[in-house]
Amino acid sequence: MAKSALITGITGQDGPYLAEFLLSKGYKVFGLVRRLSTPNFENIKEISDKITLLSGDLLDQGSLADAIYKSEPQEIYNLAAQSFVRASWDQPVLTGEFTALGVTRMLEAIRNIDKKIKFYQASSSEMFGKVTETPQKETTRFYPRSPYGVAKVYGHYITVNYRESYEMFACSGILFNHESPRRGIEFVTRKITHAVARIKLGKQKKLELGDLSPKRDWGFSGDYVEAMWLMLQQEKPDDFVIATGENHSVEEFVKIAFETVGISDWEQYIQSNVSEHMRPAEVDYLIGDASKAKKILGWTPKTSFKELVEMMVNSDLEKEKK
Ligand code: NDP
Ligand code: GDR
Repeated sequence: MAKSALITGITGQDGPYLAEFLLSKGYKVFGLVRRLSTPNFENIKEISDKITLLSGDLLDQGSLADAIYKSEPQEIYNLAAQSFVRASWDQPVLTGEFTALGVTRMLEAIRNIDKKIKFYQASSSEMFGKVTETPQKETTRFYPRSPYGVAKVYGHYITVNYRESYEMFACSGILFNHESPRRGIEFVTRKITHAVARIKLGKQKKLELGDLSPKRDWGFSGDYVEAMWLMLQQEKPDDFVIATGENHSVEEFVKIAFETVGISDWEQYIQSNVSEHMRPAEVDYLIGDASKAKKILGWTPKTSFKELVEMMVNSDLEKEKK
């Protein structure tokens, strides 16, 4: 019989890539969606007839249990979160409710209904924050620098704790930044590629950004969802860093994005250090060591940094031409 998987955060960036991947493996895919006044189904429009949507919210314990009863999953991927770091200073309590306690609610629902369900938690390189070691690996000490990062540390450790307390198959993937044409418009990569496409087409004159110096280890979301699945196919549950092992500054991302559309004098279009895009505490330098994932899962990234930037710019150019 086909396996079932329940994905929270199906309408975000990673949810649709994971759903497509699981469908290609023959899974029956269920996605949890919360009620919004205007539904946000843009990222799942191509797979809407292949998946089943269930109504629920990480804030509502009963709705999580209902979703599990209805989907009868062998695997649950908890991708839902308030995931925008900048917003976590404006809404720190709500971020904690979604991104931290939401994980416990889901783990409790699994514990009460069927402890054999395998669980994937979307942990983050933001947990390393002000880094204490370079490159960062599974054993690197956490030093989060935002309410979001703090909430993710909670989500990470409650996953480890349920694994150790109840012998649940609960894994935590510590994923470094990963992007795609489906990335939300407020994250810096998509903000840049969207603006570059519009500037190229004469629809926009300036791009306002915050700090251009932070460095991130940027990969492609489509590559990273495979690692999530691989973690749940192992004999033993464990935690894995997923990263490319290469990092680049925001400025380098801007430069390559403009070069993709043939603009070399990119500085004239950029206004940097704009206060509303600066953060009370910054994460300056992230670079991951994914050698454990390579050794145990056999996972390696397939898309280069330049290919990623070009993919995103070209997608935004197509969208903006329409
Ligand atoms: P997105 O922000 O694109 O997607 C978040 C999803 O969570 C959306 O589908 C959103 O639904 C849903 N959601 C938010 N709040 C709730 C709630 N209360 N109840 C139910 N659903 C909710 O994130 P990504 O796809 O980029 O990331 C997936 C996960 O991985 C997140 O947990 C993120 O923190 C984590 N992560 C991401 C990384 C990255 O670089 N992308 C790196 C490391 C970790 P709606 O459409 O209704 O808003
Ligand atoms: P990040 O992603 O905080 O790493 O979290 P984001 O794209 O928001 O920022 C990356 C870096 O760019 C700098 N920056 C700006 N960022 C935004 N959004 N807008 C700007 O105008 C801007 N200017 C400069 C930021 O200061 C930062 O240093 C992402 C999210 O997906 C998290 O959910 C995930 O856990 C981590 O990646 C890993």
